[in-house]
Amino acid sequence: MNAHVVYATITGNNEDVADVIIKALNDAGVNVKKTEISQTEVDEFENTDIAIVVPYTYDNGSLPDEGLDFFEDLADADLTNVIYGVAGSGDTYYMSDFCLAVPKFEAQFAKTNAIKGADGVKINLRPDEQDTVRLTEFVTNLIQSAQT
Ligand code: FMN
Repeated sequence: MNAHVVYATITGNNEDVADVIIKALNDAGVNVKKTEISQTEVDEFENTDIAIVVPYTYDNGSLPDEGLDFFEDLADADLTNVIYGVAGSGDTYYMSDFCLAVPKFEAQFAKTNAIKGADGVKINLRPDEQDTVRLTEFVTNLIQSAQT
């Protein structure tokens, strides 16, 4: 089984989230490709079993600037038979805008024929031990969905 984890980060928190996810995938025997969002073409997702996006959220719930092309292209992709999941770090200080990039990416994936394999995960700043547990469960659900 293969997975592709695409992350966006400014200060490193979302790369940390991506790395927790990648460790859980590797521990389960999944081969993982990790790329930064501005260096990634959406059609790379067509060759994977599990597609994961890990975006940060900025100004008033905005998507990462450097990921806007990727976000727009995602809506036009045909990801039939691909399982997807989105997890991201934001800051609860921003209250109603907390981690809004997560549901935004989920809505974009929903246009691609891909199948949602796990509920989105929202993380406050750097992932702590509890977040690692939640992210490991996220990965378990994605793998189970990919096996059925
Ligand atoms: N987090 C949110 O959840 N929602 C926001 O609207 C939001 N706006 C931000 C605006 C600014 C100017 C800054 C500096 C941070 C904002 N954040 C917001 C917090 C970041 O998303 C959070 O620090 C995140 O962990 C950064 O991820 P990174 O370390 O991967 O860059």
